[in-house]
Amino acid sequence: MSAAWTKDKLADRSVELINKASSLLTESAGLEALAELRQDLREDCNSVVVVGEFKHGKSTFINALLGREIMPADVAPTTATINTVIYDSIERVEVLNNDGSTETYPLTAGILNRYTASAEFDPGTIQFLRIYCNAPFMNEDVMLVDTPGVGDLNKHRAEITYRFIPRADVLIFMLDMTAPFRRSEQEFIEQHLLNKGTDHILYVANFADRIDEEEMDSVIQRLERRLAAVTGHTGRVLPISAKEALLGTLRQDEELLNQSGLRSVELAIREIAGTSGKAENKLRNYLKRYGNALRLLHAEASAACEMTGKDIETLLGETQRVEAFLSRREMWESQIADYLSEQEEEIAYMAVKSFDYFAERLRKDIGQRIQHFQGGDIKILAESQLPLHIGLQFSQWTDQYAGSLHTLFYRLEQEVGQGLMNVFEQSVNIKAYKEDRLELNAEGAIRIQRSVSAPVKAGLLIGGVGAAALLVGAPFIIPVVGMAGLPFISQKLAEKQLERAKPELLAAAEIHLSSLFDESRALLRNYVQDSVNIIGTQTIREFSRLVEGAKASLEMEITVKKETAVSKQVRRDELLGLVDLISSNDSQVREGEVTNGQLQRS
Ligand SMILES: Nc1nc2c(ncn2[C@@H]2O[C@H](COP(=O)(O)OP(=O)(O)O)[C@@H](O)[C@H]2O)c(=O)[nH]1
Ligand SMILES: [Mg+2]
Repeated sequence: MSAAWTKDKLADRSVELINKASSLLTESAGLEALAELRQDLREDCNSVVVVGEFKHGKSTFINALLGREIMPADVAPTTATINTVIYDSIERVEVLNNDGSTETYPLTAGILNRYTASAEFDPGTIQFLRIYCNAPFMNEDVMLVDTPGVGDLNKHRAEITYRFIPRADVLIFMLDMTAPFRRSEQEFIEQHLLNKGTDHILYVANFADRIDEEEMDSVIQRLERRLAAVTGHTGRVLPISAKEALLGTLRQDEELLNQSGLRSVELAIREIAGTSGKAENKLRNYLKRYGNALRLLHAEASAACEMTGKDIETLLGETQRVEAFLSRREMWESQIADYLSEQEEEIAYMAVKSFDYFAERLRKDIGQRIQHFQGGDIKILAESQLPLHIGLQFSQWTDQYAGSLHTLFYRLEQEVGQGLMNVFEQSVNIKAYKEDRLELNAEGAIRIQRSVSAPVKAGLLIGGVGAAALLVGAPFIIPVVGMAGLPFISQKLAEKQLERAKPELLAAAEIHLSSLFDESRALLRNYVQDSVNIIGTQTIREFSRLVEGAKASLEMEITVKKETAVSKQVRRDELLGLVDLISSNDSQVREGEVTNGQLQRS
């Protein structure tokens, strides 16, 4: 019997549990975790990020994909925010402000025009817009991202654009086939795209309607040669007329759509998105979160069930103990903070040590590459081959090492959650977690049990739901700054004899690498610090939710008790049913295996 877990099934199960549990539990942390998971599942999709110079037809192209004129695209300079488009049956626009707040509006041209370059708003106050629309293209689990333009003078906005780039499953770089390839485009590609891998980049050349058909092949070939010179690899350039493509979708004119180039571009997008191979990991991560939410919910439901058997005095006593525990918040928060800063140091030490080992090997490798260089153009070696090699090595290292770091963070998070839980159960009589509970000796003091066996010890997670998921979603990336244009080769050097140029190049490479390594080390330390901070705040937040929830259920139970005896029995039966439902889901999750993007029962 195969019980494959899919995103849809996870979403359905979450909804089922939410519906069942919401009438029985109040302020439930498990329910909130499930609702967050449900939301993320709804929004989970391949992201297609469109970048390129201003006025190259990016917004028009996105409108063509959507088959509707949603993005403002005009002769006047337009897009002034980063606009993400996600499928949803209820159309709306969410403005995500910098302070974390969100405003929701109906999806109308008037609203979107408020956020164009000619309108009066401060781009510094906004992170990005999230546009929910029910255009058919979006049905296919795709999030489209429209960006203002490369070389954005607004620093804040440019930084947000750069944040979307590493998360892109497909990155479309929009060129203008009627204009020469610009310096700013070259810089953008070198500085922001190449060090993130190139397999997912699609170069699209717009304004095909402005070129004679006979010229098309040679124009595209010229662009491809230009790109090869810049990027060092052969990328395909697909021609398009975004304007005709838009007309084609609006009129549902299949011939025009084919002729415009849109169909070929859509096909290429699907090909890249389909091979990204991330689906399995994502699903595994969702399942992990689902499992955590189930354990929270299980704890809450069994606690509530247990309460149904107690009399009002006992319940009142426990309510007081929970309140007392909450009033000692400062104490346990500061103990957690101490522990975290110790751990942060330890993790940072390990990470830097591993980085140093990598750096040393890279340093030797680069030295050898220069020493053994047999001739040819040393300028090409210095300006393109070495930087590309360094960039590649860096991204390989970060890809590899990110996994180990996340495991450490995940464990740390478990320990913190577990420590808090232990103290809580010491002071309060609610037996939330019946299995795998660790013993605690000193009352009040947080003794954190090292979870020696790596992954999830069932039933003990508190913070696992929020922070770990967040971290896994935010890849650790070292932006290899200034990588592309290694500045150390001068014209003079290039003209020298090879053997005389080598020592100079070696010395220059040494200096360059040293500063690169220093910068990376600092970034790595910051990354560890940020991650540990997130773990601290998230875990405490989740934990507080759980304690507040316990208090709320106690109060609810007291209220129920004061009412009729019948409702008490019904409530107990319903809670028992809920506990069973959670348990059966939980065992299915544990037996789940991921294959081909689906979780199969082993
Ligand atoms: N002739 C022609 N005009 C286009 C094409 N694509 C976009 N445009 C026009 O170019 C202008 C800028 O387009 P827009 O999508 O706003 O560019 P963006 O700044 O890159 O988003 C608009 O006036 C579009 O109508 C195309 O393929 N052919
Ligand atoms: Mg635009």
